[in-house]
Amino acid sequence: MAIVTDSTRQMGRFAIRYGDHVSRARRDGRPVVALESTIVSHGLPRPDNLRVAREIEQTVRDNGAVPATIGMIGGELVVGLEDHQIEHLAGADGVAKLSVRDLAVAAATGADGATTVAATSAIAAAAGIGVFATGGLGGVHREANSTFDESNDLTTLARTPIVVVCAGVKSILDVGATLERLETLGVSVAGYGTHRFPGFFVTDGGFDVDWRLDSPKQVADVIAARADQGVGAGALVLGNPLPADEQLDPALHDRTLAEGLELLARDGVTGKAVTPFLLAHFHSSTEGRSLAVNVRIILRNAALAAQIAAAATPAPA
Ligand code: PSU
Ligand code: MN
Repeated sequence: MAIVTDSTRQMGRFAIRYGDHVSRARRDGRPVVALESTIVSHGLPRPDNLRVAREIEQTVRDNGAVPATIGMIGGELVVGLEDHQIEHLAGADGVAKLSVRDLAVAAATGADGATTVAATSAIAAAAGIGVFATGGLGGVHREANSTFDESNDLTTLARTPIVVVCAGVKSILDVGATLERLETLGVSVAGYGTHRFPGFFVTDGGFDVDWRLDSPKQVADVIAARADQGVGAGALVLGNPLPADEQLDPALHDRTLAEGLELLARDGVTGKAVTPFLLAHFHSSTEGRSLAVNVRIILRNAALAAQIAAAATPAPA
């Protein structure tokens, strides 16, 4: 009987494939930041999505780390997509939105797919990457008490040791309920330079958080403490708010959201289509203003994540 060990599993034909830049960084012990592809394929409109995907990677490099954008090409799970692969996921029709439960099925069927926060976190942690930058997390949807629509992002983060740098949870969600679920699930939450939980498009999400961290070094110390203590395996959600003068005007935000929720109900949109539908509504009905804000959010998070990864990586001897 063959004994399947972790290392033999890693060499199977469906194993994670690493882009050359990420392989080199891993070999040389350089800091790496994981990036998701769902924001590229499903969260941002074409053609801006490809430009933004490249800007995110460049921002990570400019801040001292190597970007590892994660996604699936023809059934192959790739950590560190090459530029032409990102271009494919940004432009192709029929790119699947992959959460953790979809990964093996998508591989076996040879799919092209973009990974959500949940899938990207799980893959990054499996690849030994400790820091991940995104825009806003998924969470508990409004009306979740009847639809049960809660993002797999939350339950996955509960068992995935990674730092997720984000601007809170998307403001289209029930932010208070999401914070309660993060508490129940044992996910660490801190504000970066603030005790307020950010509200994605808007600076303030309306709730306090218990912990505030003030520097990349302090976040790196959280990673070290978690490893040293060996207690608890969940993620740290680090809420990095937009400065108030860069946020989407809160009145415009609230109006746009109310309209979006009405359209959602009118069109009967449910399930994994909800988030892309609402984001697309924001981007079209604010004439690009929410898009510009969304891009700023992601680039700021990419910069901070790179600084954290650099602070968490021991200097070469
Ligand atoms: N944040 C953004 N844009 C996005 C998303 C997050 O700024 O498109 C994506 C993330 O990939 C997240 C997903 O994991 O939306 C959540 O989708 P759902 O609510 O269906 O779980
Ligand atoms: Mn959902």
